[in-house]
Amino acid sequence: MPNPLNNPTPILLDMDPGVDDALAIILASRSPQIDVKAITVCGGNVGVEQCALNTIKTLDWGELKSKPPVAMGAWRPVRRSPFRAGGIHGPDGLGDVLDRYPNPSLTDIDPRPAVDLILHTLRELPPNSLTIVATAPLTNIALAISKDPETVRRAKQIIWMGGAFTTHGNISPVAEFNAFCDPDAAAEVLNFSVPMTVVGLDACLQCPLTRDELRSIRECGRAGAFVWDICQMYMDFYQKNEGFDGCFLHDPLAVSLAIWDDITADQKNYHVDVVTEPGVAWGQTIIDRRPRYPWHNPIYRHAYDTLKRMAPDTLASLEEVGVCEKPPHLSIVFSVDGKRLKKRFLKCF
Ligand SMILES: [Ca+2]
Repeated sequence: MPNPLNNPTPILLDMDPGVDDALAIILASRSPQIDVKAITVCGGNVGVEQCALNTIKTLDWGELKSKPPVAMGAWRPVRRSPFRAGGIHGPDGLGDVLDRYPNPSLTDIDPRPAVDLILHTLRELPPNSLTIVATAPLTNIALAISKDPETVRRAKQIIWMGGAFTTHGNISPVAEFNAFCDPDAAAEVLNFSVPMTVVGLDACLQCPLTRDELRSIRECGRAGAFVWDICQMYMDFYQKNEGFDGCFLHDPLAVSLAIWDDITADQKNYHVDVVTEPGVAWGQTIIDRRPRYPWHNPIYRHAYDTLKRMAPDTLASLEEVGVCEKPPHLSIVFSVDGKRLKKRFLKCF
């Protein structure tokens, strides 16, 4: 077995920083098992320029030794209007404290568009070696697929923080924020032929971090002080709205799945349908949990295969309305060891 510390996993982060994206950058960059090759950003929690600025500020104030190229991508979703989350992450996306952290500036951004940096990074590495960890709306990845699908197929895997499968949404009754912001991009990427792991709100809500626990890193150099500062408004939001004095490690969880195989406690394969039409279900991520239709049930599989052979048009119409489940090709993470993740995250400082 190769030593992961000698052969760190090459990763590209596609993000919309955002407080928990910033925590994910720090976890990835401080983990010796990971080699962050590039960071691309799109509009999401805040506008794309602010996301780019937040990324380079996190690389600097997080005292991260490696400085991967950071490129700006889509300012808006594929089809719908932009939707932001400044009320949760702060108007600047990092807790509204950035006037205390003056440098660096946007002049340090890579001049290439995010899509070109994604494709370049994939071409530079051998096929099946780059892991893309996406913690944002999937706009940049969808645009990369549209531009050059063959090159995107060189990815080893995509890990995405997005969706809500067995729990309620966080931006609407049924939709998770990243899926809601760009449901068309999510639908395209989730149907693309690259191995994909999806970690939704179901698992993220198992990763709480209390304000008291975070206080332990406050004195850990300027990185600890930076993280403490940017988290305050984010934690205030949870305290006011959910009565929990802390936050959840959504995006660090996605990064952790690329490092450790002992974080995931339960994952299963499903097909995911994303609701792309406006309405109350916009951005909902639907999996087929009906007990009588498990994909591994040989009777169901036999019926499916027969229909596919004898009446493909009928099958397609049944799949379209969800009567028949499509082949499950996405690995959905339902349960994780949040305490283990929290311990390892805090140990970064
Ligand atoms: Ca994010």
